[in-house]
Amino acid sequence: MRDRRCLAAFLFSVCIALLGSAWGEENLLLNPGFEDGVEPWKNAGNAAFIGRVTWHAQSSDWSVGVGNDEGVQDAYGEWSQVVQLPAVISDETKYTFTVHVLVETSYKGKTMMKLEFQDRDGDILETAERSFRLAAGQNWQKRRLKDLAPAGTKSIRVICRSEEMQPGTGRSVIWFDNVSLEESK
Ligand SMILES: [Ca+2]
Repeated sequence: MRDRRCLAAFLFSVCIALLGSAWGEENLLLNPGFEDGVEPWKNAGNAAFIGRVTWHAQSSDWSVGVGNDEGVQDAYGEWSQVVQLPAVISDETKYTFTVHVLVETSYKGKTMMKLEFQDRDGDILETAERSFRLAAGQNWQKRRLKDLAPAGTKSIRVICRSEEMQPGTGRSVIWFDNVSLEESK
């Protein structure tokens, strides 16, 4: 019976994967769950901790985080990745940016999702952003940002960022895992 249930669950997940690819909802990010090192992600910031660890992960073993125990006031940290599109966009196109976050109990900061739409020279045409004041919790939370890339876009930078971070008292990290950027149909 248990085997049958496992098989049914497996077939269901295969169907979902096939349906997803049939609809063209393909994740354009590489290494979206941080399992293969940090490349091609880049990080930046002055927060006390910006790193990749196995302490917490939504999927598999790894996630990345930004924390500020014993850090400065109003610190920030971010993880970002640039996606090169196959060609310059001729009409504005909708994209969906999704990130999963886990917030520790003494995290104090503003969480931001940001998209930068860049032309073929890497100059920013437009940006889109959403910010959140997230409550700490035991569970991963999913957040989304949808926006239109303007005509002329050749690359998109996705940014998972924490800012206005105050020093923490031992559990100040916000963790990011399973990030995606998909063209919306
Ligand atoms: Ca992961």
